[in-house]
Amino acid sequence: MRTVRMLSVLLVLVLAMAGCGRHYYYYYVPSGDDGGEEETVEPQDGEEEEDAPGEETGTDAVLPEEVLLITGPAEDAEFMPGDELIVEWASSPDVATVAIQLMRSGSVLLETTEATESDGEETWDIPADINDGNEAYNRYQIRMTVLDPKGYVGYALSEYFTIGVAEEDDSGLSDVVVASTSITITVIDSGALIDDDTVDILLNGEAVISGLILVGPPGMDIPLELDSGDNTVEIYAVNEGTTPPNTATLLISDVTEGEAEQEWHLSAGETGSLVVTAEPGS
Ligand SMILES: [Ca+2]
Repeated sequence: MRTVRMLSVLLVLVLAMAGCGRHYYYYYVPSGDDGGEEETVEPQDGEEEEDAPGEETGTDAVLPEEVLLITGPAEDAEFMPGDELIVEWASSPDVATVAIQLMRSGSVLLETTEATESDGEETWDIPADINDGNEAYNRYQIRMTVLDPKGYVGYALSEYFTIGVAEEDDSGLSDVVVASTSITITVIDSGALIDDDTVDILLNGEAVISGLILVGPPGMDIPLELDSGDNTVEIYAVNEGTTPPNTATLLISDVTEGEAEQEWHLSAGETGSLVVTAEPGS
């Protein structure tokens, strides 16, 4: 019996030791995984992955910030089609000439046709139709490539920024530039059918005239005192008269750019708008 008991004790000890061993073993498994994570912090892998989606121009290395750094547009800056886009950068004196591209989703949308001297700033007008069929994706980047490298070959990318989607204005109204801050607009109901179309006219969000029943030629003159720079003129259609839609001719004085004679077509409850930019002395 004693032998059997001793064997039992021995067996328990062996099992316990095996258990300890197994526990020890499992403890080291996560330790081994930690070692595997080193892969994700290898800097060279990360850089190569950033290069891959870029446009192939033959200069496929990301330049260090001290060589070329795009400082504008700022991260998450918001633009609209037609806005000015100011590209700003800082570069090493050895970087004389760069090419600039506007990128969306890895594709080039706009680029400088000539090399740009490295003066640190370039202004672009964002085309009105930039979103053409791609409204869903509005994250953009500027990419600059060193063209005449003196020891540096590569490119830099800006932070991401957005270009929003312009609301479609099919009112018939369009933006103008005028040479004075004191202008006159004239509204004239269609000579063929004067049917009591009624509108409110607003300047920079404030009513200039409300419930105006449009009259036939020569129409009604409305003086407007503009701010210097951009002003928004809105026409709100109160009704459509007896014959849809609400339509009339708009004459604008002192126009230097754009259409001095326009015609709007609005449904009842709809607002048409135009930007009137006052540039006195222009
Ligand atoms: Ca009408």
